Amino acid sequence: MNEIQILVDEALKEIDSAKDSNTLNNIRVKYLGKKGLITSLMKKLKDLPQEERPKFGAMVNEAKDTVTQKINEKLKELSEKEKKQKYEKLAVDISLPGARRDIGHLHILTQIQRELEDIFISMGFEVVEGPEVEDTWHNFDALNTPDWHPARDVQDSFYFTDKILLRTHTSPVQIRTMLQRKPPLAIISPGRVFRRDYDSTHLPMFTQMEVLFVDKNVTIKHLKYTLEEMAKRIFGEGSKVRLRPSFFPFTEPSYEVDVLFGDTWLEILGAGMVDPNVFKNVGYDPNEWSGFAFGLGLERIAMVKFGIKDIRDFIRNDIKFLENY
Ligand code: FA5
Repeated sequence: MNEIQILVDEALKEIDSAKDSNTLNNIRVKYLGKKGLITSLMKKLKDLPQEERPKFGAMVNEAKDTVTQKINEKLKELSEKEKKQKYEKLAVDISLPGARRDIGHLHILTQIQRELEDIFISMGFEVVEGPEVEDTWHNFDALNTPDWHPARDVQDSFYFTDKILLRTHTSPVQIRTMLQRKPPLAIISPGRVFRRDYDSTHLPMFTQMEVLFVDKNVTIKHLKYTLEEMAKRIFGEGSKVRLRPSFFPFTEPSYEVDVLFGDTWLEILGAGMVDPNVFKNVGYDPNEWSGFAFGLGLERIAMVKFGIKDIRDFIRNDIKFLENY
């Protein structure tokens, strides 16, 4: 009888100190399972004298009940605690920042192109397009560019046949537009152009924007005003423009145009007054009509504006570079 009490006391102590329902279950098996310590006491019944059996049986049953009840109480307590812990783990911390998806943006060249388009549209220019695959007549001859000109050399251009090539500049769009329309006109034409160039300031495929203005009595003053206005809007109020005498077969006189950036002059475009021969080639009377034209390198504009040293960065698709702009 004493043994029963000791067993019950031990069981209760173990139940009390159980930390989780698993441990509790092990305790249940240990005492109340088929071969459990309390269950096994019943087997001793047959060894006892007849008259002690009922009392012993009752005591074992009572022990069973006591331990079972205690286990159930503890189980309730532990499973409530475990449920709470589980929910705490599952709980969403609404103060945490959400998973954010990276958002892309326009390529730096597209941005520059749109900025320039906005500037010229606001001055009354219209955007037109021309083909990237050109014929030599539109790309060279009509632009008064004779056979001997180095730009016509296969070393400098990409030819499909003798007469078909990837355009080397956007100037053929001048020709296509003037052939289709009557003056006066004010157009710009951005697009890809191609040359056999490749170094830190030259790409084989780059972007130009052609600007053409045709009207009566157009002078260099109009050209210079337009360039200064453009430079002011792209590079800022204090920017300065310099015209340097140069040569293009399709303009006379011709200029290279530099902008002052910091304390250095940087060339960004070629410009000039439309050559009378070009007007003749498209059926405009050069005595009646005059005009200016220029062709900007968009990569160069972006390089000046953002201080980019290597033109090849534009096409490397390096996210770190692209994210800066
Ligand atoms: C021309 O292409 C003339 N069509 C520009 C023009 C138009 C003059 C209308 C007069 C009237 P040029 O070859 O200099 O000119 O090129 C113009 C600009 O394109 C250069 O100032 C430069 O900014 C850019 N450029 C030229 N070659 C490359 C190249 N390989 N990579 C990147 N930019 C270039």
